[in-house]
Amino acid sequence: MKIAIINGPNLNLLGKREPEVYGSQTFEMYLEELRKEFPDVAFDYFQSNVEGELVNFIHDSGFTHDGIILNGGAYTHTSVAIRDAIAGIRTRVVEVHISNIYAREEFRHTSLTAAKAVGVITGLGMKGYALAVRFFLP
Ligand code: CA2
Repeated sequence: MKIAIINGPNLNLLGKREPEVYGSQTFEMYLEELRKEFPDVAFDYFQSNVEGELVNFIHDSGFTHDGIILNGGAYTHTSVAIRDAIAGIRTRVVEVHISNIYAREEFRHTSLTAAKAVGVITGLGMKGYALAVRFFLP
């Protein structure tokens, strides 16, 4: 089972700023935990602050992987390009947000990408990624 985890802009700052919103763990630390919890899953991790790079990685993993877990960060609320990329691939995408986007500013309440995902997990902290992995398991 091959799963790609894709994090969008500013998620490279996890564990370094705003721990009250996003927790105190870096994503690399959390990924170690995921690898231990799911030893049979081969994880590919990609983070970028650049929209086109995210689109390219969605294309690259969208025909080779069994699942994609996508936290598009702020691009969730703005990116028609990422929405179209999800619509254009074969692999199913679970959208994950660490914070509850519906409990935050109104501009975060709209996801342009959610309708092309198979489902959305929001507000459950980093655990949301593990729950998304479970969705893809047989
Ligand atoms: O809750 C989420 O996972 C978000 O996708 C995070 C995005 C935000 O724009 C979305 O509305 C919801 C922001 C990621 C920024 O991450 C930081 C982490 C630490 C310090 C500063 C930013």
